[in-house]
Amino acid sequence: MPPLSAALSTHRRDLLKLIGATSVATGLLPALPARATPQPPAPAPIAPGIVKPLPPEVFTIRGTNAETRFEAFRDTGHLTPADRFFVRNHTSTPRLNENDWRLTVWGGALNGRRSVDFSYGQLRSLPSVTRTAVVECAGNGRSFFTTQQGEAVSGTSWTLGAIGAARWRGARLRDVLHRAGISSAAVDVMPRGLDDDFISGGLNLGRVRRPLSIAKALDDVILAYEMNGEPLPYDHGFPVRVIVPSWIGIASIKWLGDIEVSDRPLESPWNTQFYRLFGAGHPPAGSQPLTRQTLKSAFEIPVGAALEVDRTHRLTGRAWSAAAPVHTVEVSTDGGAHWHRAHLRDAPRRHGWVRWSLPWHPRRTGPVELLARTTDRAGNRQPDRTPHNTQGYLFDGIVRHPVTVVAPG
Ligand SMILES: Nc1nc2c(c(=O)[nH]1)N[C@H]1C(S)=C(S)[C@@H](COP(=O)(O)O)O[C@H]1N2
Ligand SMILES: [Mo]
Repeated sequence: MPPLSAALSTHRRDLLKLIGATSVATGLLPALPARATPQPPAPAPIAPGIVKPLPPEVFTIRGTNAETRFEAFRDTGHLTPADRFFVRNHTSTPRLNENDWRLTVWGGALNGRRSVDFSYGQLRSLPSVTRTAVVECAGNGRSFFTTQQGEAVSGTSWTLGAIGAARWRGARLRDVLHRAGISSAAVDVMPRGLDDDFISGGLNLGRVRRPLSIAKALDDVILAYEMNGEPLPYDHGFPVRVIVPSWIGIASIKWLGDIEVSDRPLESPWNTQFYRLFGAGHPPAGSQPLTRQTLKSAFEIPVGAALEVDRTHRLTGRAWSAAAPVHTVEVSTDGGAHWHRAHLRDAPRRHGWVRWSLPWHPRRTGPVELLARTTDRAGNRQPDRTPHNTQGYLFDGIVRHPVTVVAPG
């Protein structure tokens, strides 16, 4: 991780590059024929508050967030490089300094002491674990409630790219809690981020935080300081973030600052008013707070791609399930009448995704909706539609992926 000043000057260099590009284009103007309307260079997309570059061929900007285009995974391996990893920010990325950083563990379920601090160095000197896990937003796929099911939902209109897989290295939350003196009375812990307070509908909801049961906290949660062998990038939680394998993305708090350890159940807006299922068919106060993600599959082909007729195309994509390793992926090129088993290119494992492929030799021109569906080893299979919830969480339905088969050009 570059020191703050270096990062700032990188940012300045990027700005200069933009300015440079503009003046080069301006310099060309006199040479253009008089009739041509000068086209200014397309501005680089900007999501307020995201530090890393967001090239338009990789990301779709959605408010303060950036979704990875699924076709941008095609030439990546099993792991998602940090520069292609989606960003979900409630506010904006803080540029923290690891030397000033402290993790404070506090609350009513610590033996004797009121709070215990860990420096970055102390956290890094604890035994480390490394594990591959996807981080997937609870709202990934949300837009399909509307486009496929005709239902209104609130929240960011993600397609399927609010997910990425990385190799995370860090300390076990369990070890940190034990070192802090957690008592047997603990029932919940609540990690909280150091990013700005989140304002929603004019109300200040405070800093992003969400409780976690003690059972999960002591199981497989890690406090990660590395992503794919490098220090965490600013946008993904530098210097330390929580990684909660198999749970919805909001559990994996970035820019971790403190953890409350409580002998009573904890609440925050992120487990009461958000991240429950609301609406018809759900209790008035919503379902239980969401924990585990669902299962999905996706094509690594641009939506609306033109594929030549009478040629063999290699359809590729990815599939994943939070409940169990992927068992099968099936693809239909005729609207669901026939399904073909795709070849799995990775050994299916929990918390990861698998790359899959299937050859396809279309013999007729025209529009086609490709379908993919996955089944996991626990027997879960993607349904034709997902029961509605007003905030559009946990979409798991089969997604129709339109392409066009065209005559040879
Ligand atoms: N402090 C903090 N942590 C956070 C968030 C946030 O806005 N602030 N967003 C959460 C949500 S909703 C998701 S889906 C994941 C996204 O992680 P990423 O941006 O590294 O992809 O981070 C989670 N952790
Ligand atoms: Mo999320």
